Amino acid sequence: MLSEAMAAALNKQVQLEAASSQAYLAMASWADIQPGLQGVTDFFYQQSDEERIHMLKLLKYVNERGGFGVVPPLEQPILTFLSLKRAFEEFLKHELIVTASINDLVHLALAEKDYATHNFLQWYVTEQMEEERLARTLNEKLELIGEDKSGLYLFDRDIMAYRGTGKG
Ligand code: OFO
Repeated sequence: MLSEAMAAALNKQVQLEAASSQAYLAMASWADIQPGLQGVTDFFYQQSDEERIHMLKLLKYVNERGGFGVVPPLEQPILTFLSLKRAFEEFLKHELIVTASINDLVHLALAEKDYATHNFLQWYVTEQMEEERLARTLNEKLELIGEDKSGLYLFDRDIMAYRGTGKG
């Protein structure tokens, strides 16, 4: 059985994962109307879907452990970006916030000696390591490319290949 504090903290994470899904959906929709960014568009649509799965997993876990998984309200995310680089900077910024939040949850699970939740959270710890690595890699690529059009063309063409394996 989850403590009240743990259930509340997990529900906060449900909200953050939902916000991630919304944020990446907005990035996908923005990319979709830019010329020639089909790869980036697909990437963010997929990221958005994955974040929804992360949210669901948490929600179900809260219910399984005797809490109540609360469906959060939707806030409108940032809708437009000055450049592709700015969108990917937001992506990294967001992932760093999520990592910090997962770390806080792990800390709470240990403090409460809730080893089941600690075990459950390990999937998120690994996931965040991968997401952060991906976001950093993509930002580094864009830094190198700068305004070079052929570089951006290749970035868009190859973006799925940077994802690597083991995506959740
Ligand atoms: Fe939910 O994995 Fe990133 O944010």
